[in-house]
Amino acid sequence: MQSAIRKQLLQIFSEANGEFLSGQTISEKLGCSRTAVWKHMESLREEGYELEAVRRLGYRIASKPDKVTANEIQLGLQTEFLGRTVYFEESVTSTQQIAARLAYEGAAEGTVVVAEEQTAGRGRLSRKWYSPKGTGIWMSIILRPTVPIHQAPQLTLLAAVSVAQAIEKCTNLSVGIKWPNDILINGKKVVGILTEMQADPDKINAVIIGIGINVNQKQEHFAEDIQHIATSLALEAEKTIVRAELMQQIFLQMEKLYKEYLDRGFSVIKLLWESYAVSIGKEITARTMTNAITGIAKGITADGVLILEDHEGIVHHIHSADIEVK
Ligand code: BT5
Repeated sequence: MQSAIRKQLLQIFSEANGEFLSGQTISEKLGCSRTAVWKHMESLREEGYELEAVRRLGYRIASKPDKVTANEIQLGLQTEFLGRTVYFEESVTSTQQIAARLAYEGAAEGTVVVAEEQTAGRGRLSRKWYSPKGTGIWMSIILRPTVPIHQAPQLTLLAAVSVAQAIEKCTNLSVGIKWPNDILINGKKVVGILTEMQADPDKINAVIIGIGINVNQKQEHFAEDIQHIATSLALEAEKTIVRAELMQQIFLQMEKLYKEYLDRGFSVIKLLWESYAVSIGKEITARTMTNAITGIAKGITADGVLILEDHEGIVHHIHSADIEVK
């Protein structure tokens, strides 16, 4: 209830477009007492909003926190279900861990867990994912797709396309996708995606899509071991990016594609994915747990599996690997 009123209060300020609002107007619009209004304003201040108060004129928001709180994400959000429930945390081990627990407990499709910082962010095969405080988007999205288990990897590709589209809309940068889950700008990694699944033998219960985006880091913020391979949107676009706006755009693009996917299958996503792919037609090396195959990347199958033709003309289907583009 408390947070519902806070949300309404932010809505009222947002509709006022920077004009001052009197305490009286606010309390009428919210349908609560002046004292209650004052208390809600205090809690906005605690969340990091700077509220300007001028005698006889009233109040307005002077500045918003650069945070990815539920309020910031949901104000102006245009989706039906994606991002409608947001769990925001200052610091977590990994948003994947929290989302997994919530999914087990029955969290609704479209629920998002997001944190300012992860202390044990992870990539595939338990690799480390650097998630420093306040600079990136570290989030996990819970979906409950009604598709056969073997199709789950398609959702990683769907997520990659949605994030690529959202970045292009918010920044005018052009991005590429390296199979299956890396988004690159000028050859450097800006996004990593990790998809995990909860399933019965014949049915998916939940897919948890973990998305890590380097947004506002400067070069010196990157740890030494990834300095040469990582970049951020701000570095590439040469401007600071509002993380909550990018998240809203990701949710919008992803919800559209996801609905299309459930209605009509993977074909449209496949075409979009291929339009972003940096490796198709090029020589690549695919390193799996047991071996490495070099050849030409031919494309992806209808299920999202990578097709690789080696130098002897043998065609390999790669389900999981790290790709090096020559
Ligand atoms: C990934 O794994 O790229 C998936 C990353 C998913 C992270 C999100 S954040 C929210 C959610 N919660 C989590 O705990 N995880 C998800 P992979 O393809 O295995 O790549 C991992 C490799 O990327 C590492 O071994 C590093 O070389 C590199 N790396 C680590 N942190 C990076 C960063 N911030 N930016 C660019 N590269 C990074």
